[in-house]
Amino acid sequence: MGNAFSWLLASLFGDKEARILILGLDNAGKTSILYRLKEGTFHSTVPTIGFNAETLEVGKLKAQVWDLGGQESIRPYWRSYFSHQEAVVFVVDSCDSARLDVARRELMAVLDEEELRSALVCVLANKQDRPEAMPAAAIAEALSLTSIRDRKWTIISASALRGEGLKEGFQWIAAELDNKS
Ligand SMILES: Nc1nc2c(ncn2[C@@H]2O[C@H](COP(=O)(O)OP(=O)(O)O)[C@@H](O)[C@H]2O)c(=O)[nH]1
Ligand SMILES: [Mg+2]
Repeated sequence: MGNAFSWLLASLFGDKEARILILGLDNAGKTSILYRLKEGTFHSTVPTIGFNAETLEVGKLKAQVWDLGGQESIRPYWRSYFSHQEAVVFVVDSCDSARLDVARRELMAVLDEEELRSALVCVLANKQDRPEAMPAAAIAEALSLTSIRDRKWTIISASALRGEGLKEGFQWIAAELDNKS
């Protein structure tokens, strides 16, 4: 499965630079998604500034992964990574209805960042394999996605566990980047 995904990513983004931020609250499934996509380079590190940073590079696709939430103090650090990011993949735990409002606020704060003004937004409603998962439409509503009018966005049902929805998310990003160029 990992092989198939890295091949797909390489073929989608192969000859053009693409920089993508993968963000979401802790426990949303970001690291699991990276493991699904990985092959070749995947680094999970704890830099000296004291928070987890993960990167994935497949061909010219570079993805940076950050945990959001309750860490106002580190925001200035990851701001420096924001420039020239073409897309944000926002991962949500579809079973964590209690924190959807926190997720919404974090997402909106990220979208307010000047450097991310033109970044595409792909929300992955993760953990759809679980019976208590909220459907993507309900999550879209809880996150106020329809209020996003200054950029392209989408929401896709996903399961890092089953490897579902990830291909679709990255295909959407690649297609939108093609449209832009
Ligand atoms: N059932 C289910 N569990 C998942 C899925 N994705 C992640 N998890 C679990 O959710 C927990 C947090 O995942 P992790 O990738 O570490 O989240 P992160 O904090 O966003 O990096 C782990 O126990 C994962 O096994 C999924 O699609 N389905
Ligand atoms: Mg993680």
